[in-house]
Amino acid sequence: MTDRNDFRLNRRQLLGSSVAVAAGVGAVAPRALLGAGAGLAAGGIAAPALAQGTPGNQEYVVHPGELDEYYVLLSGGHSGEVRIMGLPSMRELIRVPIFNRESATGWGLTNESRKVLTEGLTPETVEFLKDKGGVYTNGDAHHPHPSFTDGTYDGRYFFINDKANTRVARVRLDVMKCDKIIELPNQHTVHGLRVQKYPRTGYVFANGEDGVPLPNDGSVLDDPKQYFSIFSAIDGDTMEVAWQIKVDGNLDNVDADYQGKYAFATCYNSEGGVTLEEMMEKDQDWLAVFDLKAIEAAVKAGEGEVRNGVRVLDGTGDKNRLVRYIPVANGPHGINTAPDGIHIVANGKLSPTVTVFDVRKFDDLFADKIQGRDCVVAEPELGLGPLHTAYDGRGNAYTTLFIDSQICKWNIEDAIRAYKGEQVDPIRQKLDVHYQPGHNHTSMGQTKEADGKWLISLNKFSKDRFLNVGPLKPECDQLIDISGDEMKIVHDNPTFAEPHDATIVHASKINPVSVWDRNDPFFADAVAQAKADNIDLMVDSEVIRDGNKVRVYMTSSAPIFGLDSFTVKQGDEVTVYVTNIDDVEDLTHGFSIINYGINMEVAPQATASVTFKADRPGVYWYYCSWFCHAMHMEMKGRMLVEKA
Ligand code: CUK
Ligand code: CUA
Repeated sequence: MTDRNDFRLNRRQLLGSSVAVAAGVGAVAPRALLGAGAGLAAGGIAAPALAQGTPGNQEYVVHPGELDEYYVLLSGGHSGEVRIMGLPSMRELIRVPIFNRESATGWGLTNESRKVLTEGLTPETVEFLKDKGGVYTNGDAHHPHPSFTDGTYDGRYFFINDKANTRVARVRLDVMKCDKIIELPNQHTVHGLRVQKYPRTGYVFANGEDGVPLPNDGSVLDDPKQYFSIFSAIDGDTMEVAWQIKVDGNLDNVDADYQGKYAFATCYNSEGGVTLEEMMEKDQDWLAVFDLKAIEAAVKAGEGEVRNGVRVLDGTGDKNRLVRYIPVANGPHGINTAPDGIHIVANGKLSPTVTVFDVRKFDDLFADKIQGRDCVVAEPELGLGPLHTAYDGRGNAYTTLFIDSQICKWNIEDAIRAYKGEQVDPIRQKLDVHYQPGHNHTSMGQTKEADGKWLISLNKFSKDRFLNVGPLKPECDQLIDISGDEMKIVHDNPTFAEPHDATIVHASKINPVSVWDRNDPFFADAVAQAKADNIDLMVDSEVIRDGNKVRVYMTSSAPIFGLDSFTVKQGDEVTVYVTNIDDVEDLTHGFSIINYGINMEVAPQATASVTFKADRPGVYWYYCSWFCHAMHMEMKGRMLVEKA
């Protein structure tokens, strides 16, 4: 048996118990176990009702007019957006449309947003979307992770994946707008996403989850040997794919170390199966460890092949120089690096255990001085359905137990001692949450500056926690005070589909602006076009005809548009450029044309533009849609479309 296939190599009763459970799972129970979760969820469990607002150790009420201490970047799942919340108040501050279309801001409609949504698509997708409006209108946003410098957030960007359409987006934290989206070629879905923490981001790591035949041209269905999952590293500065690597199994979640040497991903379906039965055959899967320096050297040496413009390396097989596969129990899910910079935790999901690795041992693993399981330093049994782990910076870990509907607080050092055979229980507390938690997050807990004050549990089900709103219920985020010895739930918060993941960032790390810079690249195309038309966007309001293309430039300043009317001909391709010349904080205008399906936001000092075919003749009022002035209702004008 090769190293990566021998799960029982070195030790021990703890391991034994996880194997037993995992094996049980393999024999009959994956459906039963998963079914149990679903059953609980569907049937409704009689969990003890916790009083809302149980007093914690710290003040969590943010009084009117007071500001929160943290930002929460909260993914929106299959709504495709990100919500920015304040913590501890859990107030939603703003929404950042990314993979979705959004009515208020015109995301997906304006030329500026359509550029972001289209310029990074592969030629095949551009062709596919040609008759479908040119942009995807859905996305599944899972993992929002901010850029790092030296192990903590640097306030430049956050990155997020689209599981539905295999994309990765970058959002600027200065203006809270998405400025780049790329589609990953050769890959089929991107699930796990995290970024390089040291020396800086650097790489954005994106896990290909499902394998597909390479090339995926419709000639292969049932030959698993031709299926590959791909691990991608994107250059976060250029938003180009730096390299890809073919792996064995399906990649789930990913994280990186604090040394800048390794990334690692949980990996299920080590069987390489394409049906549930095939995927559940074995009682073990892997943690896949990527040696970044070795990969960079291989890229430099021109190894592998170039596919669709990206160098693709081969990371499959035993004793691969670039990727090592360490056995863990079947179906691991989350992978989380501790703020101590040493320990990483793979969460068992189908096994009641989590597996703790010491990253310092990976050098010896790649040098073949030790075997994969020698990197394991603890494997505590926590409860049913461990999915994700967060940290408080005081040596404790907090693991969500999906099936048990609990957060398990445990101590890393005690877990290591127990693994060595000492009689010590690493579990400190189990707290009921409501219900079925996925991710959880601690304040600054994914950085070296974990401060151990707050934990949020992102629960997949709310059931009875809120007023009934019909068959579709909100989810439930719970705020938990972890500053004392005991975890205490202090607040429940409903959320709409489907926050997976979040990052809690201290407010001092993010410094958004209040007005746009006129030189901002976000609307540079509009500025360039105006320049070519001899228009000063801050002053001129004018109509330029260019064959059957018409460019309408207008300023907006509360409460008037620069043009109270303009005329085009039926059939013209019209582009309207609106520039907000108000240099005033919080003075956003909007531009909506009635019965033309058009609305967009124009924030202070921004230019926004929209292009449409003027195919309906008549008079159409346009109006300002963002309340800006006592005479906001009067901020309007008419477009005449002359009958052809
Ligand atoms: S995944 Cu959803 S609960 Cu996409 Cu991070 Cu674990
Ligand atoms: Cu301008 Cu309302």
